[in-house]
Amino acid sequence: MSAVADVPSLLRDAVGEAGLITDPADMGRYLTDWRNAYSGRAAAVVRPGTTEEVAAVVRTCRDAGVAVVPQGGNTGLCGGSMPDDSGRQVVLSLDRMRRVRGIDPVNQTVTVEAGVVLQAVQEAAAAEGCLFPLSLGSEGSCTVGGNLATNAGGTGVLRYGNMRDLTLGLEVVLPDGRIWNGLRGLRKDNTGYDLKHLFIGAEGTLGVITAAVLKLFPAVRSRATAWVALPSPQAAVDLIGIVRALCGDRLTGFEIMSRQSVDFVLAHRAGVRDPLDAVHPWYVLVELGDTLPDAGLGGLLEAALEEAFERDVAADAVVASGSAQVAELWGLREGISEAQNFEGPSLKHDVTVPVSSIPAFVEQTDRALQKAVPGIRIVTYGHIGDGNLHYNLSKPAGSDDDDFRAVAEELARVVYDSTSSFDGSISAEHGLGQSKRDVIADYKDAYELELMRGLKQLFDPDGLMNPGKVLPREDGVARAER
Ligand code: FAD
Ligand code: 2HG
Ligand code: ZN
Repeated sequence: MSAVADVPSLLRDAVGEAGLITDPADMGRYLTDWRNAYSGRAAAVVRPGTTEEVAAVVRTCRDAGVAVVPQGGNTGLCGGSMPDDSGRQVVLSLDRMRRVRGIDPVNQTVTVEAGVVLQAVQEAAAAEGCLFPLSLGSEGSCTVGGNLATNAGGTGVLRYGNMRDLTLGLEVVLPDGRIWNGLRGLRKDNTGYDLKHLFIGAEGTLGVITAAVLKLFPAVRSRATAWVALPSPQAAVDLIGIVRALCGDRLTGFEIMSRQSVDFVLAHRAGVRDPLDAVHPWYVLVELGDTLPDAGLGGLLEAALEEAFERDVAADAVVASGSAQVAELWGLREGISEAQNFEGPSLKHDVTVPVSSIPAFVEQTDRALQKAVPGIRIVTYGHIGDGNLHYNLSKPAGSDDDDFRAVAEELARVVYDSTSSFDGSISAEHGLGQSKRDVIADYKDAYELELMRGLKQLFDPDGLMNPGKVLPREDGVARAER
């Protein structure tokens, strides 16, 4: 086994000078995340340009007993792409693997390398008159590899599903350095266990994803978007029912925001304004889409809103009148994550419960949170159409950051216990990474975790593929989310 100090020179043999970074200043952007919530140290950052080079890197690291941390766009919210602070791990960035290998409009598939930025996939699809529907606020920086490894969700799941649903085939470098070529573009393939699903959502703990075959859809040629003010989460759930019954599959987006969330965006984002005159406790952004250029979606949306007014479900609404207003409304929604960072520590909880349970869940959780920290600012928003809320918390106005951080674990317990009491999940779409790897032990079936450990042992017996992520520490010491 080589000493860690030798690893950079062995990696240079594997990827050449252009693929290796060892200078601490140049490694900086790979060693901290965009929020500065997580940081680490590394022996090197290695940037292979081909699948064969990824395999050579993984073999080199395995032979040297050095851990590998796969990294895409580094936009993850749970610290999954960060090395630890030992300085012994190697960050394997996919940022030189950015080729669209092929697009097949007839088969409705695109084959891309893992380092391709999500927006580039959307653009490649659009150039062929197709749609790749995964859509996230981070789409200008996150990568296909990261989307797969976290099974990313976002705003289109309601209509098109999450990354797992959008994937037909994968190419993966396993922890022993062998390449599994599962790049099949088949919609039917019942030839035994469907291995790709093990790597999707594994957050880089079972192997390095190097390429994927993704599903395409017909381009959406008409849209209608509305901003709707509501008295309660119950009204939001009722509104989904009304819109679904009338519009069916044309419903492509349904996002909820508390007034607190909108207030933060109005305070901290340039170029946005309140679309309505009065202040309301809740809002939803509703979007319809159709492949027909002139599908009459505006009229359909207005009919749905009329019914919502008649039934006292909606308090007020505005239907966007052009692309600038559509962008402004989406800016209010997409800006929440960033705006909250200006208000002190942002304690993130990415939870999901059955849509039917949302009203009771919010009432119970808000009550418990206000009891724990009177005056706490609750920034609830997200993909309510999927039952997924970002139950994010900011300190009471004017209070101390450290005092708030000190109760982070207690507050996470409040949110998670409430989620669990509604048979929900404490990670809907962001994953476990390092932030939730311990606390998951209290909310997931012990036998399920045992099976997960068995799979990890099978794929990665040396424990060198993104260690310290996803699976709970054996000593069970829990830490709160950041
Ligand atoms: P990284 O952050 O680099 O890595 C994430 C995890 O994947 C790590 O565990 C890493 O080790 C692993 N990984 C990365 N590449 C590979 C690979 N090639 N092979 C194996 N493992 C790999 N997420 C949502 O689901 N829905 C949202 O709506 C959403 N909105 C966001 C909005 C903003 C403003 C931001 C900053 C983030 C948002 N995210 C959202 C979270 C994040 O963007 C996603 O998790 C995204 O999929 C991560 O992609 P990435 O390339 O940045 O991955
Ligand atoms: C979103 O839906 C993202 O905006 C980010 O998933 C959520 O920052 C967050 O907590
Ligand atoms: Zn989200």
